[in-house]
Amino acid sequence: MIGKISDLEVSRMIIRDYFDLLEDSLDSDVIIVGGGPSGLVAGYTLAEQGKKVVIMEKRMTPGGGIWGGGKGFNRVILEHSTADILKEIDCKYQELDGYLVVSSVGFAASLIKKAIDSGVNLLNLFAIEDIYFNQDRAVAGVVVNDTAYKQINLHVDPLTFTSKIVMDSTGHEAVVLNCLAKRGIVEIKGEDTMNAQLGEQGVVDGTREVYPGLIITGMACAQFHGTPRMGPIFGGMLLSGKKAAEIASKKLAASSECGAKKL
Ligand code: 48F
Repeated sequence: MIGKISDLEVSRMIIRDYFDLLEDSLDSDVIIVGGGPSGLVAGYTLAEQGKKVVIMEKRMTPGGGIWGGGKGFNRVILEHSTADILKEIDCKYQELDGYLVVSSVGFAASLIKKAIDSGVNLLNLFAIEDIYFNQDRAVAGVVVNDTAYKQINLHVDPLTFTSKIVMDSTGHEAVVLNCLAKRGIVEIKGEDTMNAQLGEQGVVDGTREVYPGLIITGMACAQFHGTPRMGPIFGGMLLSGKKAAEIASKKLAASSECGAKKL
């Protein structure tokens, strides 16, 4: 006998546990929009430091552009300098001619598991449709809706989630940046043509706070700064996530020092 199961209890437990997570996610240190490689790395790094992190991902599966590998061949390449991060997330890799080769499926799964195990609140099927500004006109949260409602074009009003910092980790779509750009608040240059060497460096160098409260990471940086795109090479995304976490961490420390002085 496998054990006694009540269908009603199954529903009750799912609703109870999920709504606890949802309520806990309403106000956090950092909201990361987009659960691709850069967002997942930034998320688990901050969560391991004890920060309250919420990752919102519009698709059912986090992992962003990792899964498909190169042209559907399920392998991706990373620079040798990111071996420590692969070890940190417990992802198997092979060293070939100075590069690291991983299964895209294993890589995505390892990043997602690491984020969840580190205490990130991971909310999938959450589509960000706008930005919340505080009284100082700084980014202080996001406006979210249900992915399915958006897909079938139902007019359902969204909900607002607040945080001290928001990260745009939505890759080529650069959704948060576009919310600001369409109002003339920031300007997006648009990513340049393919070049892996320049593109990878451009993403890492371009990871920064580009507007009060908004840090950009991953391919959103290429969109913002106009640096080149690249193919299935992922080291830059991981290093960008690490750099974004460091910027966020310093900003959170500075704001809590400031709050302590005021008391
Ligand atoms: O695209 P994505 O993987 O972003 P990334 O971390 O990495 C880029 C690489 O995958 C690849 C590349 C490098 O070789 O060129 O493209 O910069 O992940 C972005 C995630 O954001 C989600 C999207 O579904 C994806 O999983 N996303 C996009 N729009 C929204 C969103 C939205 N409105 N709300 C929530 N999530």
